[in-house]
Amino acid sequence: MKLWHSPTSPYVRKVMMAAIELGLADRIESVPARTPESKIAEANPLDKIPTLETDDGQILYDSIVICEYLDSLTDKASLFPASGPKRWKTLRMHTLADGLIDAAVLRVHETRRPEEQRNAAWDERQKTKIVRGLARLEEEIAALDGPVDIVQITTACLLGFLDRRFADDDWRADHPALAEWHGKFTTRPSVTGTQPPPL
Ligand SMILES: N[C@@H](CCC(=O)N[C@@H](CS)C(=O)NCC(=O)O)C(=O)O
Repeated sequence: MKLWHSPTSPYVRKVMMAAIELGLADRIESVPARTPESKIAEANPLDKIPTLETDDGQILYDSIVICEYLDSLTDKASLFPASGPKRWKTLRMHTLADGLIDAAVLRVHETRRPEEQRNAAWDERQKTKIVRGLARLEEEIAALDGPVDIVQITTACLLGFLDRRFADDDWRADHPALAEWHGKFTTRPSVTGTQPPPL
């Protein structure tokens, strides 16, 4: 399988963490997405990473679809409950953690604009989502217990991204349960093996 990637994308990290947890990492060839010869936009009109080309030539995106696909390839314990209320809770919490990554990425993009083009109200809106969302993850911390699943992987990607880009906001201060969970989860090889390069 071929994965268009960048080592700094939290969504690519989610896919690679899932691949490691599922024992599939050595079946994935990572190719840089942002080179003239990458042809990612021909494969995925959205021109976004992660994009996966499967061994039988299918193109898959986005990260959640790729993770479900990888999950379908192994007999290992699934990252996605198959059915019932647990499945819907897992997918909803995945979307929460993933949406918080979206908000954090939008905030990073805002900082890249020239000062006079930045929109403080828009940035505040994203920041408020992160504040509300982290509070919800703290409330629902019990959902992060148990065998590794897509919610735990995505939450670890989110918190790693906040540490990398917004360390001064110190999310740990108001979220002790989340901080404790993260401290334990980050010892996993899927986390240590997917650290982005230093800024
Ligand atoms: N919902 C998508 C988000 C992917 C995404 O936004 N990737 C960013 C990199 S971190 C990207 O490729 N952005 C390029 C663009 O938006 O044109 C996923 O989960 O895969």
